[in-house]
Amino acid sequence: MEKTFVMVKPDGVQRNLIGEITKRFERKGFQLVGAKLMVVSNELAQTHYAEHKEKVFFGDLVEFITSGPVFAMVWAGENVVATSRSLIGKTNPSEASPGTIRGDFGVIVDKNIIHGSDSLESAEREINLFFKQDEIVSYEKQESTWIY
Ligand code: 3AN
Repeated sequence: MEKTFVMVKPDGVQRNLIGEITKRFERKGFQLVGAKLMVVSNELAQTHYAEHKEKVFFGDLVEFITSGPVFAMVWAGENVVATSRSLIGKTNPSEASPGTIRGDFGVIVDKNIIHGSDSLESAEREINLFFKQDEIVSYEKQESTWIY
């Protein structure tokens, strides 16, 4: 099953958006298979954002992502990488459509609430950066008499 890495950034955690964001992914039909509240170390931030090393905003980006807790998640489902990007919306919240997470809750590009992997390769890389193998679960929906 395809998996992607999604992270509520420090601004999303500060604004109490963890529940709202998780709800949107659940409601869409994806399955949560890993999650943790954590503070990103400087080293992890530099590795995660390595592709932006030469950008003028790199220093600020690392400072921001390490500034407070983030909520890191792994979501599973068909086409979950691309579909998550649609749920999240464009990088700059001022261009993100209403109905997307950044379109509904974001204002400025350097505090855009949420991260989602942009390709299958990034997803695999980022999941392995943030999660150990035994922190990701695999489970089926149970046949039961207690879900109505
Ligand atoms: P996305 O998160 O939509 O994949 P990227 O990978 O281009 O976007 O950018 C990574 C992060 O860098 C963004 N989430 C945003 O927080 C930050 N960022 C991107 N462009 C800018 C910018 N022009 N100024 C400040 N921060 C930026």
